[in-house]
Amino acid sequence: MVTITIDGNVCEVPANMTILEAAASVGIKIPTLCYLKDLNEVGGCRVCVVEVEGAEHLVAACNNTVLDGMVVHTNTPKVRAARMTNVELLLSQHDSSCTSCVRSGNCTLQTVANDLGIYRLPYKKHVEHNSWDRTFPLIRDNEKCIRCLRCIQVCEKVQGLGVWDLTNRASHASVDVRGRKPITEVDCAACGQCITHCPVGALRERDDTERVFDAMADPNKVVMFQIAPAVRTSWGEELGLSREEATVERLCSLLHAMGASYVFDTDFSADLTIMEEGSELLHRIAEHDAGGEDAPALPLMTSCCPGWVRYVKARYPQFVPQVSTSKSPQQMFGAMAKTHYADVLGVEAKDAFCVSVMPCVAKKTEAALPTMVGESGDPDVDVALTVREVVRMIRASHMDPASYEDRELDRPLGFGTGAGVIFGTTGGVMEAALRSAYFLVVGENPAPDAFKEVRGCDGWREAVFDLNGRELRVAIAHGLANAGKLLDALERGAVHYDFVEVMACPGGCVGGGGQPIHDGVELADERTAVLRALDHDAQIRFSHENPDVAACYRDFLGEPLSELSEKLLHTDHTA
Ligand code: HC1
Ligand code: SF4
Repeated sequence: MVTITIDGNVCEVPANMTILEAAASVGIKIPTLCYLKDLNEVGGCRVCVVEVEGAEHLVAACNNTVLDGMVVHTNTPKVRAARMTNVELLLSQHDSSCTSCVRSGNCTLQTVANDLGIYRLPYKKHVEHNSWDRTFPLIRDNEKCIRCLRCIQVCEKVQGLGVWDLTNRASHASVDVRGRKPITEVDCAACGQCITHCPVGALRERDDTERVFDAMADPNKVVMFQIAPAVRTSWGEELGLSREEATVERLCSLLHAMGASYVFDTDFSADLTIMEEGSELLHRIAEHDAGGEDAPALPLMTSCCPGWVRYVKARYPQFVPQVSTSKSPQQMFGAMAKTHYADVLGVEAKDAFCVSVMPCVAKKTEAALPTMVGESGDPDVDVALTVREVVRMIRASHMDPASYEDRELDRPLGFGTGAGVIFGTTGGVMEAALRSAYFLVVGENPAPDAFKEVRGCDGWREAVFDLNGRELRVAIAHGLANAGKLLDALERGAVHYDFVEVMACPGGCVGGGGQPIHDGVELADERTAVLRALDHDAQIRFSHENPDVAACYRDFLGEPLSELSEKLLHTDHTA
């Protein structure tokens, strides 16, 4: 411990603390802009500068540690003047058209500038523009970029991708795709983590909201929404709703009022995914264990995260044959909605317009895959929206969410089990699959929490279970850098698994790149707790007990991995 004085407060703090953390520990807020704990502590923006007695210059609080006897002043005229100048210089290279910016009201630059009292811009403006393929689901507007480097860091350190790089020098320095290539020519997973870690409006998703408004206004369209598991944890965050108020049923009510014909639940098709993927796993294990020349390799790897699927296809193509052929719940929903359920609901498939509400940017790429189409060639999912886009649609519709009552989701694609709901958090797909695989092998249900060892937040974790005398080795990874380490270890033969779950985003979809943004605050754990509680309290906690899924097999598909199931619910990742 060391003793320091901050703004006259004498305090004892751990010797390895930064000045920023030490100040926060005694309730003194130092403004920051480029800083992100553990990810970006470079002191680049100089907004967090403070005066340290005896030091020649102002020092950045975010990356300088405290020393015994240090005397710090966080709010002197010299400090304020320096912060203002630094922000004014940033604004001289920033397109400050806040009124038409997607991050207006949720922008750290806007807040910092306003808090500092910057009401005029003394420096001449020079704003750099970039060219961009605006059909890609992730958009970069360099006139908004403040070169904080956060996107570079999260992409490199958390996702192990390195899509972004600093280009040019001095006042022309900017961030661009590495090697200045088009974004479509690098291995961008489209996970959207750079968006949720951007403090300003330089990165965002392609906005598809108008397409959905248009479909809802078209009398010939039957607009069917599906709501992803992790959306129910987060959609109310930017709308001032408490977690208790922001139920999936209230979102259902809002979407109906907005013009949806039906509002269904991706949890239903998550249960369907478990039936297919669980059966695929057991088949694969049986064939593998039987041996022989054509015996398939293990582990089987999950396929529901399109960020992960893009990653493995681009970086580790040798493992693609081990990725489950089961489509993701989003895509299974679309395929079923436009076939069997269109019939059940009396809707012509060509009139059905499927919209998914996802915590994800990569789902836009998945929905647009040429393999994810019906017999007519129409996409199974017409539009995949992020949570942020849906929030914008609610605001654009001038709705007050607090004044809407809960409304049950529509049937028959509107009911999911506790197993379906935990898909939205890391380890959830694995746990749901193990619950049903156990039933399929043993003939009776395990305790619902029998596989809770797979829960947790370690980036790469493993567990071993006994499945009727056969040892089942499983692993879970989240964050693509962790996935890369796992695949490297598999490649070296250092580890051996039967089943692997990978989600691209840290925490799984609860930490998805399409979730609401709270700059510098990670809410994945809090959102996971919501999903865990929903599972814990669910009347049915096994995918194989979902009555609507059972009816779907009885009335239409036959059984998991039937010819029809293979045709509609599986895909070829090598295509
Ligand atoms: Fe996900 Fe999934 S859990 S991938 O994170 O398997 O997006 O929530 O919808 O498809 O169910 C996302 C979430 C989501 C799919 C499911
Ligand atoms: Fe999308 Fe979820 Fe995968 Fe992130 S973890 S890319 S939110 S599917």
